[in-house]
Amino acid sequence: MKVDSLSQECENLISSLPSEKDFMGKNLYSYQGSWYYPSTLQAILYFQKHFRARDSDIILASFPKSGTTWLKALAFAVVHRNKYAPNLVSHPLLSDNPHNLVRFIELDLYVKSQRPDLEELPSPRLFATHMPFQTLHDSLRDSPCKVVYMCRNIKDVLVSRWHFRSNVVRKELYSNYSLEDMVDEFIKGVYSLGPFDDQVLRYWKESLVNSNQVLFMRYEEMIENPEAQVMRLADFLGCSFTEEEKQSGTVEKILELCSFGNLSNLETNKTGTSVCGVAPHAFFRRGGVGDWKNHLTHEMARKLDEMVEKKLGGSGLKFE
Ligand code: PAP
Repeated sequence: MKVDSLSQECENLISSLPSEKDFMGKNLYSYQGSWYYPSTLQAILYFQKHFRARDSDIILASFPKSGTTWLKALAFAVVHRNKYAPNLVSHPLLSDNPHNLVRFIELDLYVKSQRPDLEELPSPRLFATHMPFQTLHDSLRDSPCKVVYMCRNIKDVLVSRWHFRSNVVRKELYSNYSLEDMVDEFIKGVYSLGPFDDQVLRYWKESLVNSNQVLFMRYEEMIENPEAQVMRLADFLGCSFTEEEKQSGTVEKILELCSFGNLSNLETNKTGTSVCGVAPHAFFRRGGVGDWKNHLTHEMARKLDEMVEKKLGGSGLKFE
């Protein structure tokens, strides 16, 4: 059952939160350091109230357009490789979209129901989120379950988000909205699921102080050395590849299965319907590093670099 209206608790909370309008004039509310539309906020409140973490749970976190789909596919293939060998002709990733196999907490599960039935799911359960660490962490109630964060350079994130919104999901709404407007929105920090810099910095810091619970991955490192990164992921998740698996090419097979070329050409990802309400092909555009150079003007890039330097400078976290 879909949750259509806001609970009284959510209405009360909203009336006390700082609010701003997005470029369409829709209200965004600031909750625990991030901006949300009311329906997402409602889903988060239900999650915070009802979710019961298992110690074996795995939560994939990211800022949108940072490589979420890829991480979902990889984590699913790695964790379930004993049940589904990567070269299995009936592998679930060949017939279903990664977003259906690893579902978003606040954009899918708790939007559809205030208490989705998660108890029946076998362990380890895999979930995904775009929530910041503080919002997620409070709801885990000290469970030592694992969190994997995928980060990507902000300029590629922005260009990817721009294409996703203006060409796919919100085409009509974005006709009067330019890429430059989106750059300015990023710099201001007020947009749905923003701000990016606070989120990245917090997960990064957590990965340093709590390295058993939080793994910080980078899209660019995945592109550069995918074998090493997927082995790092498996080690962190407590399911390291054995010598025999390494010798027999299991790592390479998983990478091939989850590659952009393979996933984007599957019928299910070209034409299928996605559980979180977006056509699956929208999650596969081009992939890779540095497409921002083809879209951002020198001035836009400069403004974003300046913002990153201002927000992250001195923290030790660097892009590129
Ligand atoms: P989400 O956060 O909204 O779920 P996410 O998967 O992070 O989306 O973003 C899609 C980006 O990942 C796209 O980047 P682009 O616009 O720069 O091309 C998409 O092409 C890229 N992507 C999707 N699947 C893969 C993959 N298997 N390998 C590499 N990149 C991928």
